[in-house]
Amino acid sequence: MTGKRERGLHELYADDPERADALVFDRRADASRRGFLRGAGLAGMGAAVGGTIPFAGTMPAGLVPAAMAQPVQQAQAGPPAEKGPKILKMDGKADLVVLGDKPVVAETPAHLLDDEVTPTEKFFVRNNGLTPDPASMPSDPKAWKIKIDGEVNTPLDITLGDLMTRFPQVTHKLMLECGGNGRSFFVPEARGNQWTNGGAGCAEWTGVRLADVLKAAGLKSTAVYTGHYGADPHLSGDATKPSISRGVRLEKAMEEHTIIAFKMNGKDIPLIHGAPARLIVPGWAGSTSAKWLNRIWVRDKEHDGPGMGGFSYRMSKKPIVPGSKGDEKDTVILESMPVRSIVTFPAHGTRLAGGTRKIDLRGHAWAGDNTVQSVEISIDYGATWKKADVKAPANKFAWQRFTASIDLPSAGYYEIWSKATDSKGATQPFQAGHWNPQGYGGNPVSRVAVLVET
Ligand SMILES: Nc1nc2c(c(=O)[nH]1)N[C@H]1C(S)=C(S)[C@@H](COP(=O)(O)O)O[C@H]1N2
Ligand SMILES: [Mo]
Repeated sequence: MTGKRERGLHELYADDPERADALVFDRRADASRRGFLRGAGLAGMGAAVGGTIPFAGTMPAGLVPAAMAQPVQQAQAGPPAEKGPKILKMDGKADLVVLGDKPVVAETPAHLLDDEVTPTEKFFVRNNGLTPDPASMPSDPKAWKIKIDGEVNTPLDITLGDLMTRFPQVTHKLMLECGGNGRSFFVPEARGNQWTNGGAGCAEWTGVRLADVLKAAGLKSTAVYTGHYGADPHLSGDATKPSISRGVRLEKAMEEHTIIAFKMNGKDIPLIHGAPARLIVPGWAGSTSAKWLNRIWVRDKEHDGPGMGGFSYRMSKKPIVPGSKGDEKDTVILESMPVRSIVTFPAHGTRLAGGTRKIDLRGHAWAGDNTVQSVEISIDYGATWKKADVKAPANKFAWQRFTASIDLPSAGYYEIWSKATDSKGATQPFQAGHWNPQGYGGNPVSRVAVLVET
């Protein structure tokens, strides 16, 4: 032994998971990496996670326990020695976890996504540029103007007031999810904001159907795509540059749940979420749901605004070597978001009173354009699964509630894993697959660590 103190397992897992793993698991037993937890390793890992591990026998080698791999996203919780996440300080917003300051990006911890309809204060925030200065906006929101031009017979330059009276209003619970949600699960790390599962929410939105507005403008036969513009200034302050401008195939624009919204949860949309009007393109990458909407340019080809090129919002068509550069030519635009489930109760990092032998858990699951067919829960690292009860969505493009009652055999450290399968049969993988440079489509089974005290 040298004089150097062996670092704690916790730290070691953060810095050097390979080595930590070698200490914990016996690799000699099986060269294919499926080692078994060995006595000393088991004790070490138990100490690091805070208790014995009842299902250690089925814990796969190489698995970094969720207690170490995933930050506890509670403002006041977690071991005191650990530094907590950075919490958003913004009027009208709950304790969201800050992923970036400029532009402001903040995600909702899974346990704050427990409401059936996500309250506005708990809704995640994703800016690409600056929030527009309220002084630059009309004092009467009804005077806000939206232009519809491009491949239409009659370009419109319509005020929000006219939009509200001219077209029927609809209200739906709609999923909005950042295209990069789940990015933090990629190994090696992919470029961009390191979302866990909290770049998503299901609020109730009121607005008019984009289809009705496009029909009123009269689509030309050449119309195939939309290009969306908002009033938010580019980070550089250059007024000629949009911060982002994405679009969708005409088919999605004409879908009856794609709306120009002006109310969020029954109230005027707050500034940070795109006041006074924004698009909601439910189930597709959130970047298509332009905030502070002031123009829709109907295109005769795929839109080419900022955010439509390079590797932005693109998945790779062919497998690429994780961590490599990839080739833009082998990518396709990310449209519908993949199937995902989150456990919203109990919270990750919860300590349960000694004697607890049962948990009635809850969560939400969703699947882009598809519905969720089933959700399964495992507390033994995927060795066995139990079907959760899954409710139908409140309407198309709303998330779905699942509940399950699970029995715990004894005190100790548990991980609750949830895995959803969509109506097309696609399921959440164990590890984020289809690695791509900007990390889209990361939807591995979700994991929540709990500790039952002795
Ligand atoms: N004008 C404008 N619209 C925008 C953005 C933006 O930066 N500017 N961000 C997009 C992205 S990437 C996402 S995920 C959603 C986030 O919406 P929210 O901040 O209301 O949660 O808005 C989208 N609409
Ligand atoms: Mo996003």
